[in-house]
Amino acid sequence: MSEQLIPFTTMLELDSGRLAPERELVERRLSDMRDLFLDGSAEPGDPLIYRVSGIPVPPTNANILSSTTVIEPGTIGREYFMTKGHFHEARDRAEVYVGFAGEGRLVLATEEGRHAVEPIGPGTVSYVPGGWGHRSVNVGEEPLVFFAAYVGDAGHDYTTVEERGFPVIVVRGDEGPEVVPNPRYRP
Ligand code: S6P
Ligand code: ZN
Repeated sequence: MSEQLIPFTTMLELDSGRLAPERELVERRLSDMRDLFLDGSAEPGDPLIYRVSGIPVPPTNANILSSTTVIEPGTIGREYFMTKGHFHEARDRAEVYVGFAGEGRLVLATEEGRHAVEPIGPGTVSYVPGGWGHRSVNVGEEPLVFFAAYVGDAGHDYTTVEERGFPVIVVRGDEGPEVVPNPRYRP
């Protein structure tokens, strides 16, 4: 048997997504993901887009990794602030998303070009099956806060999304968020 862990508890502030204790924090600014937004290079500033607080455990298929993500409200051009998005390196590894605060969309796609868009908000529990790349988008005026739990050896493939994009993007329309085809998607 591999290393035996000791039980532990983390406090999660539902509105802010803050963890106590904070164990592993990653910040993503526009400069970390400029090319993922259609108008990323036209935006002069470098706003904070999102933060991910992880609860690290050994990344094996016997463990469950988990993290809380907080996406700030805002847009780059008409496109809402979003995560980079990824497929799991081990394609069949699944994940569960639990929404806590704010209003968002979970954009999912397969490598064959199918896509789906699910809501994220207080009380949503979304299942991300193996093989579906995923990206979260904040379409509200407040921070979007959600928790994710996934098989420990899933790994993250960001390259496929950087090279091909998702089939759809989420933009601010006259009457609210709109899901539109991604003009840069490469099937
Ligand atoms: C991990 C899970 C989330 C994301 C986080 C940031 O499998 O899906 O914890 O890592 O929401 O998104 P991204 O695309 O930058 O990893
Ligand atoms: Zn994931």
